Amino acid sequence: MSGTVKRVLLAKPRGYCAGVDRAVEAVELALEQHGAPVYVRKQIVHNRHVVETLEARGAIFVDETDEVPTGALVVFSAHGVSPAVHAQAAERELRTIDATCPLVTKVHHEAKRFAREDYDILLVGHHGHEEVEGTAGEAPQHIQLVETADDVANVTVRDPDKVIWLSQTTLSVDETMDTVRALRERFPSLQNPPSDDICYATQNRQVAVKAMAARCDLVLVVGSTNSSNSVRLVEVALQAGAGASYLIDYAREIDDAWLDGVETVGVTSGASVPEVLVRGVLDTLADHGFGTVEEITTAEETLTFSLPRELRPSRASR
Ligand code: 0K2
Ligand code: SF4
Repeated sequence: MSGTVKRVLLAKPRGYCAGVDRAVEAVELALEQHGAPVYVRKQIVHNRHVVETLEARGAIFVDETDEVPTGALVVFSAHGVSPAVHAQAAERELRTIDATCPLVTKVHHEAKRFAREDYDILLVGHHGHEEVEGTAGEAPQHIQLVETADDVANVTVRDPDKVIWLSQTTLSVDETMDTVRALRERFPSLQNPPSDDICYATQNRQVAVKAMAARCDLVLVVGSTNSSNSVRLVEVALQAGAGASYLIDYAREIDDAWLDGVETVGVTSGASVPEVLVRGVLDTLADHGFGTVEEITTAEETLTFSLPRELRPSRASR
């Protein structure tokens, strides 16, 4: 293959968003301030490496609060929880730190507001995803889940003139718009959310991968299989013209056969993925002759969130 130039296009933005950064730091600080063990309800973010690293430091991940000893400290994950989970924790006298991303909390507020105003709320999202369970739990009587455009025919509402759609924060923008178009065909008065529910980080990572996908024979997305936003990046890369695309947790999962005849490899990572894992992938690619790396930047991100209030220094100690 003399004469071929092997290169990597590296998407930017990629990796940690502001909400993940805050949630992971919340568990780290809780461990520092309170000592191990610190319980965490569900995976703090959907990344295997993050979870295993925090476990090694003394975090204990549980599925539900009834697995947490009475009076112990529990952190709620970035994906948010329903009011019922807060109530269960209070009943067991658990001390809680709520690491729900403020952009997920925003969707919860929208759900509460439109339920109060007696709208039928069509929540676009994935069945069984923790974020959807948390948001739907704010107003179960008013919210119904719509997964795809194919579901739209089965939706029934009380008053077609009083319907709004909201969504999970980590969906494919294009696929969601297809679903909304189908909903609007059935319910022409359908209202949009007051502001985008698919968050800035999800959107930015999709825009970045789209910008390079058509030039890539292969796009590697670093992320875990249960990470909605990471899985979406593989789909978006393929739809935008990548020759192939795979989701990997670690560099060691790269199959040499994927690189046969490949000149350009795109690399990106989901919002829950630490940069060290991307570095590992770049090192492995360099070992295979892909030493030239060009960063493709489509946005600069500067957003940060303050820590959950339970971890902010109290006024007295400032
Ligand atoms: O993409 P997912 O919602 O599955 O979640 P993560 O992979 O943990 O990414 C961070 C998003 C958390 C909340 O929106
Ligand atoms: Fe928040 Fe978006 Fe990150 Fe989810 S992906 S934690 S909504 S910033």
